[in-house]
Amino acid sequence: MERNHTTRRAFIRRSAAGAAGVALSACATRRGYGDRPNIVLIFADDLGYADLSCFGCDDYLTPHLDALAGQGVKFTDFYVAAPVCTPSRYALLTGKQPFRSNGLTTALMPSDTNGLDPAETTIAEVLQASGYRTACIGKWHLGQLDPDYHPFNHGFDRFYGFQGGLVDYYRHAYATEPDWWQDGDRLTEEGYVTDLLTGAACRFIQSSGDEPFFLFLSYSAPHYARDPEGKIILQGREADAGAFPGITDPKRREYAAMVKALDEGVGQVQQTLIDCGLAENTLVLFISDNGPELEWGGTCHPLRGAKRFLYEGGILAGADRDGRDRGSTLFHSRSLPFLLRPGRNRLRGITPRWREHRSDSPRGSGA
Ligand SMILES: [Ca+2]
Repeated sequence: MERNHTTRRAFIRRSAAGAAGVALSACATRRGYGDRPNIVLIFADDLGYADLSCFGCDDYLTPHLDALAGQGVKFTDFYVAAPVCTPSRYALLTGKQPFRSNGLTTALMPSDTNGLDPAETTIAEVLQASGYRTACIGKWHLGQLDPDYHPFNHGFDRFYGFQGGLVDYYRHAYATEPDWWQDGDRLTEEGYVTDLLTGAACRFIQSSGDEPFFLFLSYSAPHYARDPEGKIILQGREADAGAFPGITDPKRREYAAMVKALDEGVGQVQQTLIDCGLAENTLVLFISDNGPELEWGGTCHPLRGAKRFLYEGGILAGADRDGRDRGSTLFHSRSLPFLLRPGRNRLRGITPRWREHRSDSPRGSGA
């Protein structure tokens, strides 16, 4: 793969990103990416519609994500497929409506025994089969008790992170149950989860050889954690404890610190792509999996609803700061796998197997 050096500014201009959605195929075609671009798909967790400064947040700044949204492509009407984690992730990775998932229509709990059916085809499998290096770094939440549900069985060469729905940002556990993994092995290490995931993502990028890669960077931020007693807690970096003196609500202040780490992580990933000479042929995408927890620091003004609701606050992943351009474009998470369909946007060497799997209509006959 050709490695061109570029400036950070030029790279941002060429990146497709936003607090919302994706038009991979259009960007890949019109902006001159190669036939087999690297893909960095960054998924935030419970990040609200108005929790980036470029989307209306006015009590803290998110400069790295603002740069992507402002100078890349900002999708103002990107709807995810579900207002909670598991079905949204199912749709993102399979391109199918959650009701086709054989039970993954609500968020999985640690005791749940179901998960992503190995018979499903994910975007990672398609890319892996066409020669991409693939990694899932961060939150999985598509089944954790049966090895069949592991990312290894869904097209990922590497896995680093946690399999459940949340972990303590320092103890790496769901309440008292450790959930931190390197590939198939339990891992014990110290560090703040968002920073650890960023570091792993950067190392994966730095280890890139001549083959293209697909990196699913699935941050847990700014989803809450649970303390050893199971109580909900918000956890910014300890070093950022005094970073937002102007925010009086303690939950919102901690939430802002969590988003700060997320924003800085995205910036580090961008810089690593530039430093490695990979920026010119890498698509960077940023999406939130669902709306915010209003009780735990998130915001989605002026939308109605929030996480768990099918009002726009639960499923609209972003909008313009002043709202004037809402309605300009509608993208759905099903849009993501569509880059793989045959036609002028087809990526070289990637089979059209996806067609057998996708469902354009809720009344279609998808698998
Ligand atoms: Ca979520």
